[in-house]
Amino acid sequence: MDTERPLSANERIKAESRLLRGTIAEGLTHVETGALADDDTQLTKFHGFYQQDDRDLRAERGKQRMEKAFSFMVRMRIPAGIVTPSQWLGIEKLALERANGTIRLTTRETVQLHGILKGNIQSLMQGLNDVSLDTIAACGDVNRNVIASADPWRRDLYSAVSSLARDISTHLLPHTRAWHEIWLGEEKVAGGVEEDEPILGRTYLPRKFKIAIALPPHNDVDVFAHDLGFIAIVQRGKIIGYNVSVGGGMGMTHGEPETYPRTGDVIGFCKPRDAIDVAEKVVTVQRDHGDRSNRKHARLKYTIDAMGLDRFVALLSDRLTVKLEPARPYSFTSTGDRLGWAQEEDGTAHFTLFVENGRIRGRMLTGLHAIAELGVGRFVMTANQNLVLADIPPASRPDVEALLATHGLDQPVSGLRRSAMACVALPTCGLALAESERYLPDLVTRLEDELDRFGLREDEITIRMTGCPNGCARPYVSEIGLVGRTPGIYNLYLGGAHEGVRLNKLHRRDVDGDAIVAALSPLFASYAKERKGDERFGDYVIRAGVVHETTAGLNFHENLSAEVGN
Ligand code: SRM
Ligand code: SF4
Repeated sequence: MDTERPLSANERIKAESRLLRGTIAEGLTHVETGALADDDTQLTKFHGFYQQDDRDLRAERGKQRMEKAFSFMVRMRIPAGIVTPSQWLGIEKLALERANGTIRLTTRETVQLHGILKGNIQSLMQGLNDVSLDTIAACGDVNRNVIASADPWRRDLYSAVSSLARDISTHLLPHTRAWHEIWLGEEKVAGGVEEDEPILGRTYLPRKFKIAIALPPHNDVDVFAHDLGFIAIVQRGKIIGYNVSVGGGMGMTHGEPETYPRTGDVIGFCKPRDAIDVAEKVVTVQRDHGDRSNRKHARLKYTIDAMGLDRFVALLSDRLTVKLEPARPYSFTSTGDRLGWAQEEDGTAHFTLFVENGRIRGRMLTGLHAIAELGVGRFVMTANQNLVLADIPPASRPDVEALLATHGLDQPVSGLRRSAMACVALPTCGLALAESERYLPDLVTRLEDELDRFGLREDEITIRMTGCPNGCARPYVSEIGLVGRTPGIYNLYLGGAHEGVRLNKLHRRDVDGDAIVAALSPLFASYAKERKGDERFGDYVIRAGVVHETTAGLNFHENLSAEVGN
């Protein structure tokens, strides 16, 4: 890209890090502080963890001139979100003994543990390794956890997309042994071959990179929100290949229109055997052409918009081993999970458990402990922050049903609540401007009362909240999006597609809970009266002229003043 502009500070940190080692190991020995050195806090992301501080305590500790209440959040790399029951028990043990006693399922099919003190990180990493899990490249300027549609009841297809997720994840992993050396004490091989990063490069990628694999008609992974998406094309019960989508991303900054969410563009089709090559080559184009000066302009979506989609596709084609074919037809129907039981012909069953905002604690934690102790099936994390207890053999289903009932995990929830997602936000997220996970459940309760009045309780309207505009719960592709501005205040977005193929648009700026309910209630009323057939709420608000359709990212902020109510 532009070679005149200085590289961002992170590029220097990466270049000087000796392939991600920095001074992390030394920092762990400094017991006088709960924090790590500033540069190392950038490098730890590549090792899967973030330094944070308890924001509920920040002001008080500041007054008392105490160090912030530092702790760490650890994110695992779990391609396609699949773990065994014994791995689940391992995660739970570490959550209870080394973290804050909760397990947090994320919007990208993995687990985060919060509240880990510096002195506990190493034993936590070793505990994960003991159950064959790791945190390598879960965060940082690399390819992150690769996610795939959580659809275990379409067994062969599911097995194909989840294996592809695992294979891509492995193929794109950093080659450095830094993680193994620092956390597991692996010896450096003296005089061995010099380490290199053949795919990612010695300064890694300009920014984070995300891959999702969808299995239509479900778009539970929100494939168009990711840098790179694969959409499985199924013919006669087999995946014959994948449509490839590029340039999705959600993050933006309030008041900076040059930052925007963008849905991915479908650029062609590849055979299953070529998918890994496509992933590698998209990554290398971004590696070589992404913006390394301005991190706010460094995601693939901006690389593509800066050079134009045609040029991007031409650059990619030059690198591909096999050229892309024209995209094949496909269609999506929803982004949600199918909650409850589903049974295969041979009696094998799957139960999708609703986990409100992905936070597992209390009765849910003990219930899942008891289910994991049965030692059957697999635990599959979904991109909607839910959990599928997959592949339960017929003989074990009554035991699982009994445990779900005993722990109150089989209770029905409204259509709105099961279609709701909130990011973590306060108190752990350092970027949060407002509450999210701790607030959305109450707001949904108020909205449920309104929906009840118009007979819409079972309607699955997607609603997503984030505590800042970074978009961690993908609020810009939901039918109702709420994005934090300042404590108690949100921007309200409307008109995303139920099946996640269209961005929503700003409808009300700076509204509190009362104003959100006041804005939505009349729309629910008119939707109940005027909708045509199965018309979705997100489509209705566009047809009714409440907001205009937004298809691309570049025009996301256009004409806002004309449209936004007071
Ligand atoms: Fe995110 C940063 C949590 C999915 C866009 N995200 C963060 C950090 C690490 C805050 C930070 O940098 O200090 C948050 C940690 C909070 C905490 O206390 O745990 C955080 N993001 C999350 C999770 C846990 C939200 C959740 O409730 O599940 C999700 C973890 C996913 C995972 O397992 O890997 C999570 N983040 C996403 C998504 C959704 C997705 O990828 O499908 C997005 C939007 C898609 C995208 O990347 O464009 C997302 N997170 C961001 C951004 C904005 C990136 C950008 O391009 O502008 C940031 C800030 C940054 O990178 O500078 C961010
Ligand atoms: Fe934090 Fe913002 Fe992401 Fe929410 S959207 S977890 S507040 S960075």
